[in-house]
Amino acid sequence: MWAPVTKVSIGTELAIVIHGMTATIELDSARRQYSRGTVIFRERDRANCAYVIEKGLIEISTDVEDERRVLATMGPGEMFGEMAALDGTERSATATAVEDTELTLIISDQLRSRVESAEPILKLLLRVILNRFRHEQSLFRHPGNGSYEALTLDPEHDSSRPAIDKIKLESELRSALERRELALHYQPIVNLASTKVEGFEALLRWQHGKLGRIPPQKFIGLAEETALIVPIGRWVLEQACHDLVRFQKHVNSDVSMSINVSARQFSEPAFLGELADVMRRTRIDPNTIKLEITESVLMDYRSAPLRWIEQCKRLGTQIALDDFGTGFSSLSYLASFPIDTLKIDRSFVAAMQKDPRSLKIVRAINQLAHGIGLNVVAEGIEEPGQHKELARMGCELGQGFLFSRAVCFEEAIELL
Ligand SMILES: [Ca+2]
Repeated sequence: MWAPVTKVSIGTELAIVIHGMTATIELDSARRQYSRGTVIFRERDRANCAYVIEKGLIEISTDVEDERRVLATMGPGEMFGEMAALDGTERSATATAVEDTELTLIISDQLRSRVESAEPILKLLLRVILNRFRHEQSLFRHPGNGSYEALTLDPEHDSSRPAIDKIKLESELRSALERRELALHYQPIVNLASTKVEGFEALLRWQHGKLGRIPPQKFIGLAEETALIVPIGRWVLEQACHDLVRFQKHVNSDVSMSINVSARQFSEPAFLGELADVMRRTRIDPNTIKLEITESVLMDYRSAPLRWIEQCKRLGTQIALDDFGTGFSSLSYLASFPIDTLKIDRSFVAAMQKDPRSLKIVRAINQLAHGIGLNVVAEGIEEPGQHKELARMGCELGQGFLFSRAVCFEEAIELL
């Protein structure tokens, strides 16, 4: 049966009058107007959009055994029709304008692209909530034997497993500090001419009670993504300084400690105070502490890097630019920031002997750094040939498996 359309008018908007009720569609925007009593969509319609209520009231209802039941009434600021719009299935209820109503239409593609780019765990959360809601709705309609079509959101591949694993690992990492599962290992930084150990880089290790050793690449990124790097970084700073005092007391008062500081720690207002505090308590010579930062720190406007570095220098610590050669490696950083040391990334050192271009790059970085008064540390030295070449070009410091992997405090003290 055809609905008696009594009037259609087209201008900047399309107005359709059915049974005396008007639906107006603005043609050049996503706004829609519905007069009181208009059905916006019906149960079982295929869906390609959701709606946000700008003005008015709408009612969501369903028919149960020929009886109309109202599921919800919604007002300005609320969204409806999102479930079917997300996975393109049928509407599970009918939406009707209770009074003259204005809606903004959000097409399915807009919704889906937002959902697809969301964190896997948020997708999972959304799926769980929407499916639970669908289940409730279906029980309401058919008490005792509700069935519903589960929302998939990401039918191509189920991304929830890695998301759950990650969140579990995050919870474990949260308690790792309290359970004393974190430890610092120390990799020697040696003088390439004499092979004498001049300092150590403090590297974080996690020995999980049940899972065993968790590789740093699995948890350091995670700690940086969450704010966990802040309390962990604070512990690292404290522990590294205490161990440095022990190294200096027992063996060599000149030995230095390189401590990695993430961009996130940098933007923490408390960091500088904590650094000053631990140095005061341990009575450490600040000049023997080298804070290793990456380019991301210099690029992060929130941390106000120049002021931050200047304050660290005022406290007397040294600053090393880590992993140079990866990322942008902008030379302007070297001109703009008062850095003391440049660490040449391991990838260049690894390629140096096979690839003449890498060798030339290492030589050029070395010369450039020396030209502006910086020390150079070569990372990832694994072969005697690399050591020899670096020493020949005047690179003063290096670290890598050739000398030693990162070892616990007791083993490190033996190396001095
Ligand atoms: Ca480092």
